[in-house]
Amino acid sequence: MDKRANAGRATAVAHANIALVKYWGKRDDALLLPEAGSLSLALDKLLTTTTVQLGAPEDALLLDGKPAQPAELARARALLDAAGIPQRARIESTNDFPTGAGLASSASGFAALAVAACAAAGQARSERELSALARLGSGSAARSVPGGWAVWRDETAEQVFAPTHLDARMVVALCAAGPKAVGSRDGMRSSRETSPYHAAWIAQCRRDLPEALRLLGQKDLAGLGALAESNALRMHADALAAQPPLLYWQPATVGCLRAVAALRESGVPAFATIDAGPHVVALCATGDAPRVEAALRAVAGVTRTLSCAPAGGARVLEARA
Ligand code: 2P0
Repeated sequence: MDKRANAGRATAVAHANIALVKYWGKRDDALLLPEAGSLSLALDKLLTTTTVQLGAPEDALLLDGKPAQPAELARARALLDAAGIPQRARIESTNDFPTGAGLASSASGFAALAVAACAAAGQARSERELSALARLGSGSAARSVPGGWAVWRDETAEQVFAPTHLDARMVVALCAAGPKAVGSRDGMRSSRETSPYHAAWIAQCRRDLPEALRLLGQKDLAGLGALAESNALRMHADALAAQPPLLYWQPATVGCLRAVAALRESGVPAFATIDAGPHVVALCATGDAPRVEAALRAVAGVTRTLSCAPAGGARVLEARA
């Protein structure tokens, strides 16, 4: 290996994504392959910036300036090994949103890492290859590589509609501070192994994905939103039925669900989704976003709201291989 190959450096950005048909169950725990396909939208304000410096004395991963947990570092190393990058790497990743709080920071983080690492190593890889590499860090990261409206079925995700396809916003309502108690990886494994509803949940996702794509193709925001809200509540029903039960919600989570229902009753089409955490994300038309954001901000316990527009995929900002 020559000296220049050792010293590559690159910076990439990626947006987190929020799923409308959720990924909650793996058919292969080592390869992070999903039991069912999922659909997501990348969001502009949930951005991760990652710099990879190859040729470091040892692997290091800094998340928002602090050393990451050993398990996170091991996931990053597994991704680099799969990419054929044996050099030690210093990885610095910064989020402009709360890390590890159920806002999909692992999705944008591993997508940005895959893209930055391959650029630093001077590798020209297709989007499909980069998506498959990102998946090895975190399943949902596969969807942040193509961005936009993305579908992940098996090894890779692809963009099925551009960010501009639908005139929509996703309003994020933060319902608690700090990281969640049970991470997605453990939570979805426990749901698969102990929830009596898990098989029904997976069967539901297999029906929901083609229907969601049909509604999205027709630009039927209300139809897609209603499907997404049901899909999210069914994911949480599966999690609640695990042993021990997984209750990700806080009082503000329920408050936001009620606020979104009240918006609909007052004639504003808004629809809620919730990941493996307390926060609520509302899908609505761009013109309705200010009203939706005001309604969510007024819910007791909501600490912050973010009105996000659809965003594109991961990209290299600068590279010196
Ligand atoms: C999703 N989530 O589709 C679902 C909905 C959380 C709830 O993908 O084990 O961090 O690294 O593959 O990707 C979060 O799970 O889990 C997630 P791993 P990941 O967005």
